[in-house]
Amino acid sequence: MQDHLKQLSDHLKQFKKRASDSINRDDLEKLRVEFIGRKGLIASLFKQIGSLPPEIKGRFGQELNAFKQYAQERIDSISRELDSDSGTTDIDVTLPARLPLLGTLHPLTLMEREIKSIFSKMGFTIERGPEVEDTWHLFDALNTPEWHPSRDPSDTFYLEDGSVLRTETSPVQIRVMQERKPPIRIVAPGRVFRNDKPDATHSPFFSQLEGLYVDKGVTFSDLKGTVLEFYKHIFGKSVKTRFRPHFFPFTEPSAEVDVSCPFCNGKGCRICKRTGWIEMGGSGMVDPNVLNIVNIDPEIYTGWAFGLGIERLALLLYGIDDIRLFFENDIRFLMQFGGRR
Ligand code: 2NM
Repeated sequence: MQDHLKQLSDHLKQFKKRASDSINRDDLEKLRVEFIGRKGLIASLFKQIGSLPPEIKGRFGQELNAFKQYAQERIDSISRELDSDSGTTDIDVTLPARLPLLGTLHPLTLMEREIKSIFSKMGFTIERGPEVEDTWHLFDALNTPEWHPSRDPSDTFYLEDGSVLRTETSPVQIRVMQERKPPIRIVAPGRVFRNDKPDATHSPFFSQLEGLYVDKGVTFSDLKGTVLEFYKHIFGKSVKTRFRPHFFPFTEPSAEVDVSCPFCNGKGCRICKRTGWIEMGGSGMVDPNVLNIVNIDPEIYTGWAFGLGIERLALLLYGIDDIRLFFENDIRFLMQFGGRR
């Protein structure tokens, strides 16, 4: 009587062995046909149930059902394994990989590097100095009188110990002139601080770059040529410059520098407010009083200096309409300068 059940368990063992030996589609298909196919072993065993002795029919039927279900699941699972091994799945392995998030340099860093690169090629070295200055380097040495508005605590940030956040990078020029003898040809980029209320065009901190050239026989026309050459590199060969008389304590004569509007070629547009000119910065011949203070003899040497705002240039070149975007660290803004998602 137990022979039938013994046979069944032998068939199961046989199936398990054959299943673990199935290493490809052909093996698996043969296995399927032989065991669970319409004319396979399990189907023929089902047909035999009717002729079995009644006392084992029930048990035999149960175990045969379990066998059939097991065989079906085992074959399905081997089939899935073969799928994932052979690459014939719904995953397209030829798609490009998802690359990692890649950041970029800050637009002000890009702008500063471009400016520095132009002046480097013209023979200027890059100099830096402290952001927290003393009033001598920031004002006295720069010929700025006691009554000058830039000394007013409502315009300038003073610290409790009497030191001051620099309002321009000119004190760097003073430090370099004290340390070295002419020829001096430097640019000083860096952050400066003024007590301005933030709006689209103002920030209480921003970046400047100032240039200085001191040697025997340095003239205002050297200044004009250098500044024009710089703006041609920035805006293109067709721009012109215009020097308008102005006053600065540390230069005499002094001038504001305008550049012909590169967006309309000086014809007048929204960006230059229909004037054809864009105000870019200040300049002048270093005042003899300043040269005396740093022990450079103004009877032997002359020099010129200029200053420009790095944000102002970046706003124009990158087409940005609000200076505050530079300081908000909004990744949607920053990623537009070379970042990649
Ligand atoms: C400017 C405009 C004009 C300037 C002057 C000096 C120094 F130290 F030589 F006196 N440094 N920078 C200067 C002159 C800066 O920025 C608008």
